Amino acid sequence: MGLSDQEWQKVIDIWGKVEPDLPARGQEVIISLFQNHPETQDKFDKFKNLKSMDEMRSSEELKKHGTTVLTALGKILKQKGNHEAEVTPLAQSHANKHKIPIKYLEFICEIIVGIIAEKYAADFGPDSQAAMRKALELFRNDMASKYKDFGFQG
Ligand code: ZNH
Repeated sequence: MGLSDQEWQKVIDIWGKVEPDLPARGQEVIISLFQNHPETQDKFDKFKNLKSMDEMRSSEELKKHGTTVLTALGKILKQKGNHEAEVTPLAQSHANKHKIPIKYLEFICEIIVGIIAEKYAADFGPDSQAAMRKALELFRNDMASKYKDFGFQG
């Protein structure tokens, strides 16, 4: 299920477009995750009290978290699959501490693809989209297999 060199290149290229806008895109990703899958918001002690769209939009903490998530994801993607060193600690915290089901990772990955498609349509054609989906699937599979190692059913 690996990606070809060309596929990785597409992933790296589109991420290069996203990177200058990480805080804005990160904020959109987290808000969209909470709006489309409200159960995900309950996993965050620090965000579960944000009710309205206005409250979400004006939360600097939420924006900061979005940036943290996309920065971590970017680092992983740039490893082109050799991401064991990055994925292991992330899987550990998300399994043992935050208790985030793999299903929720599917939700967020789908939202990330959707937001990139919306904001960078000209640079994110079908081939790039397919490559990004593959890279995110690889990420999730490796998270899932680490979850198992840590005894979290996910
Ligand atoms: Zn997460 C946190 C990343 C998804 C939930 N995260 C976090 C961090 C990072 C991340 C880097 C910091 C550090 C640690 O580990 O802790 N995430 C991430 C990524 C992803 C994610 C990359 C994918 C893509 N998460 C997620 C989801 C969820 C979550 C889906 C749910 C639903 N996280 C979380 C939490 C936390 C985190 C809860 C903690 C926060 C605080 O600060 O409190």
